[in-house]
Amino acid sequence: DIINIKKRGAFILFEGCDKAGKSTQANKLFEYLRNNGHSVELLKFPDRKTKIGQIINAYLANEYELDDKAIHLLFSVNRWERMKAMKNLLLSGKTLIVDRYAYSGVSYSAAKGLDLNWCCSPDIGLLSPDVIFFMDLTAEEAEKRGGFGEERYEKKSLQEKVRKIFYMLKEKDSDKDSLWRILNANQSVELLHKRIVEYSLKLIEKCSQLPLKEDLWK
Ligand code: FDM
Ligand code: MG
Repeated sequence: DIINIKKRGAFILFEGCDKAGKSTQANKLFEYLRNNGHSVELLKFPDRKTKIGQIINAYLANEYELDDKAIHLLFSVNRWERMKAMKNLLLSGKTLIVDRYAYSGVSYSAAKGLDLNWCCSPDIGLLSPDVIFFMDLTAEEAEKRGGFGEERYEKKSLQEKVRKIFYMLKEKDSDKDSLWRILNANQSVELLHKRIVEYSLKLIEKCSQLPLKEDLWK
């Protein structure tokens, strides 16, 4: 008899500071996988299209003020409101490429001075990524890339703190073998893309056999 075991998709996450090239690499990986017969979808957080996402967008555009803790929780809600759909997509065999997630959520809020553990708590139990491609760039290098934009948080002093907290979150995951892949973002787009593709293809194969984990920071 043929036993039909459905293969799940992989949850591939891109994280990093502003200007590091996350969106560029996420898009390129998406195109590559789609053009090579993979079932794949591209997602981005914050998802500015939902009702909560619209509030987040107004906050980031400096059109709307919110308490630091309140906006932190809204970023988390903006992930929770997508969880069921993401879970179903992964279980149906779709690989998800995600541009920012809870690691950005904690890093930016803690960089403003909020307690790190408090920041982690609303995201506990989210789907866990299978890999985190951390696009690493110093704030100096980021600034050379045409400078930061107009949005809230796009300032060198804050970005330096954000980067440090990303590394603290990596420490928290030190028991999780090869979850974090630190990539020097100061390399050619094509070279980075090649590395990311190679790793992702192996990962997609490996993950298809493993159960989905809803255990972020548990
Ligand atoms: N950001 C992003 C947060 O502060 N918390 C979060 O949970 C997420 C997902 O929002 F400055 C910040 C990071 C960045 C801003 O992100 C918008 P994009 O990737 O530049 O759209
Ligand atoms: Mg930005």
